[in-house]
Amino acid sequence: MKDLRVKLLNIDLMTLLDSTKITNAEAVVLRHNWSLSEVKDLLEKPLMDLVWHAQIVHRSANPGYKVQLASLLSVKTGGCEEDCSYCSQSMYNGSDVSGQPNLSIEPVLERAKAAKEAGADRFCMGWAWREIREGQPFEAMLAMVRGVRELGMEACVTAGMLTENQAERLAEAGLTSYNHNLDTSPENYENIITTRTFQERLETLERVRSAGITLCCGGIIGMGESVVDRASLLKVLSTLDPHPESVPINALVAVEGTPLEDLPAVDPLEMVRMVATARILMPYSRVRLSAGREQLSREAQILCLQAGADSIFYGDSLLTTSNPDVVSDKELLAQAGVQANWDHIVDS
Ligand code: SAM
Ligand code: DTB
Ligand code: SF4
Repeated sequence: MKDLRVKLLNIDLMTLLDSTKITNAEAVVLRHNWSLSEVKDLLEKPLMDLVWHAQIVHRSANPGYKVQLASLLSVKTGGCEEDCSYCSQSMYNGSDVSGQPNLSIEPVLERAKAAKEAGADRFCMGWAWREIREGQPFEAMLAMVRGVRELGMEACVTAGMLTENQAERLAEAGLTSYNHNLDTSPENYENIITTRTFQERLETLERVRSAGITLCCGGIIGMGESVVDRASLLKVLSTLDPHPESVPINALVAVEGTPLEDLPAVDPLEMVRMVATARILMPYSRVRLSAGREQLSREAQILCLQAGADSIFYGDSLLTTSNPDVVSDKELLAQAGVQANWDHIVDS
């Protein structure tokens, strides 16, 4: 079905493509066997050619230029047993994330409702856990998932590792998507996190997939990695079969108290390159322009939308750090001439 759609769309694009260096065959290709050098070559293409290539893919695979608005809420904040060096919530780091109690079902669903009324159609809930805890906290998570789905929104959870049985119960509760990022390349992984392995991340993703839940899986740039690391991360993501339905591209938010607190802000054009390359590699995935938008100018964000980002986190805060406010995001989308993905909203 998708292959047929690709063919038809490419026929529509023939005339356009004739006037570029990009051939029809190169435009929208659904592959799971990208090599490291192919991915690196894409990342390092002249920017104009890269964005043009990504645009062709984006406009043909995801017509309409709709941008999904996803709101985030931290349900359980801080005290996490993992040592992720970027994260304010790790117990190994000295960031101050105190003062946020664990949230119960009702306030979470109130926040989801408010997010829907503000225009979001996906609600993502986070637990700062190494792995999902059984008992009351998990029962509450299931109730939150059911409640978000009853609002007619997509529900996403990020809560660390999980068992097969937990994945199945989340699927039964109606969970749309589970977020579990690879964060960085396999080669750079130990420089960023030592309390779990890259392989464990992949195994969790496999359990989520087997339960029939879609995957939200991406990474972070700006943590001192090389361009080869970025290519290697994207290669692993794009060789997952099927591709993750959602691919968040985060720029490091250098939080005080973390080992990465002094790292300089990432060059915005590097975000454009990551987004564009992710779009080309994973034509049908939602590529999310995620953390770090406060460090990006309006123009840089619009360039990211042009390069194929079709989702943003929407709402004044991410998990523990701030995000552009709703009014400025509405203006941004209007100025870019793109529409929020209102169609996904189903009245309950
Ligand atoms: N415990 C969950 C897990 O293991 O996946 C964690 C949720 S975590 C906070 C979700 C993702 O947010 C991380 O995997 C990372 O990619 C991203 N993230 C966390 N802190 C960040 C920061 N300071 N800057 C950019 N991205 C960050
Ligand atoms: C993702 O890749 N980024 C979001 C979401 N998935 C869960 C989280 C970003 C967190 C940024 C730092 C913070 O607010 O603590
Ligand atoms: Fe824990 Fe997730 Fe933060 Fe790592 S990213 S310290 S696993 S909350």
